[in-house]
Amino acid sequence: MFDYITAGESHGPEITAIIKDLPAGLKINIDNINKQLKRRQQGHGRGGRMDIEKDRINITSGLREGITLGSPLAMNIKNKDWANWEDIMTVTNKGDQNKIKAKRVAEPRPGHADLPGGIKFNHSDLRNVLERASARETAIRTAVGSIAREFLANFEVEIFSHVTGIGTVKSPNWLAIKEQKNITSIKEIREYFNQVEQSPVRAGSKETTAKMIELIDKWKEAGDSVGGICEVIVTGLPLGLGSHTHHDLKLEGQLAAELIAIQAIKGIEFGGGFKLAEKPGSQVHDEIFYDNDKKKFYRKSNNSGGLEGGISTGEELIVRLPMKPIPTLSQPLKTVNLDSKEPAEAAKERSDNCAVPSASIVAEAVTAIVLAKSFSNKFGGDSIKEIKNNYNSYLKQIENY
Ligand code: EPS
Repeated sequence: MFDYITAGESHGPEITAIIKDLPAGLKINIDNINKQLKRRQQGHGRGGRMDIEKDRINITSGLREGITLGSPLAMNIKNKDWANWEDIMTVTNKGDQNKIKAKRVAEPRPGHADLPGGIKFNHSDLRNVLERASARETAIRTAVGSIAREFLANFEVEIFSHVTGIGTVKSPNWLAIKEQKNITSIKEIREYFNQVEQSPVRAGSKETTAKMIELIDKWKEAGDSVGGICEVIVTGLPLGLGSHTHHDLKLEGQLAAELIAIQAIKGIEFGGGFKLAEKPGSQVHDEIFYDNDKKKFYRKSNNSGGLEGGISTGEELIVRLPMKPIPTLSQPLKTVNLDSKEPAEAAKERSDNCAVPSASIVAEAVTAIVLAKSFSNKFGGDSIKEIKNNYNSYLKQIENY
């Protein structure tokens, strides 16, 4: 369930996805998908491309009157920039050779897929690599994630994100914010993240927002790019997604594999993160308590980030991701020309100088996909009704544990 594939080049006609095996009877609100696409396009530090594109989803199969049929769901986003690239990126052999030559990329950018991709696939024009490696592809992954979110909403699972670092400007992570602000209810969580939505860098406070913007602008002026850290928080997950029984069923591993596969993401932390490696076990592991009234096990801390032994604990899922700076620099780094093998300056393409706020939206989407997949594997069924029945019966079963 929720297996999908994407296709499309950054300056091709469209980017496409097909989702296999969606349950039937799932209501899809197209406005919600477009809302997510819009969120991904925003953020301080984005380049000129975002002024051209107005990403809108176009669903072509698998849906009837807004409800899934259980058949493959195909969808696409048209690239508005295609109008400027038709002669260069055409799928026919009728391209404009002069324009194609002018846009040929022969000076690989350090840090991009250009050189390894070019050598591996035997391309003499590195555009054949960068067009697909481009983070433009994350637009359609965000759309797939929106469908996963619609599915998860049936089970009251909510996904949030914020940015906790841009370059050297850091702000507290979710565990610290919760403690500082004494956030306990879902209402307070939503309030905090509503505030994040107002920040052009998706930061939690006005002061941090101002400092982050200043840093992005400073590096932009210097022709440079800057990375950062984003954090995804999921509420409402049941205990029991994933499994300790096999390496490939562990939810940590599934999340890590998919989240690191987002362009420019170079690591992952859960809950207390890498800092936990500095502390003794007694300060790390989340002690277990039992609420007699609610007949429920609970924790007072969440250093595990909602995962133990590859299984969701029922606490909030907390994932943190570092994003490296984008490799396209207007003050280019040293490289080598593919033809002459002489030193050269790396290719300059129009680009963003910071895309961390956008990456946090993509990370929400990818988290939603992994969780929807895990959910439907555990509570599986051909229709949303069947999955709900299975889910409710499981909740009853664990209530009586
Ligand atoms: C992106 C579209 C791209 C880039 C960016 C993400 O458009 P263009 O290449 O036309 O500027 O802005 O991609 C990269 C940073 C990259 O290295 O490829 C988007 O839609 O998010």
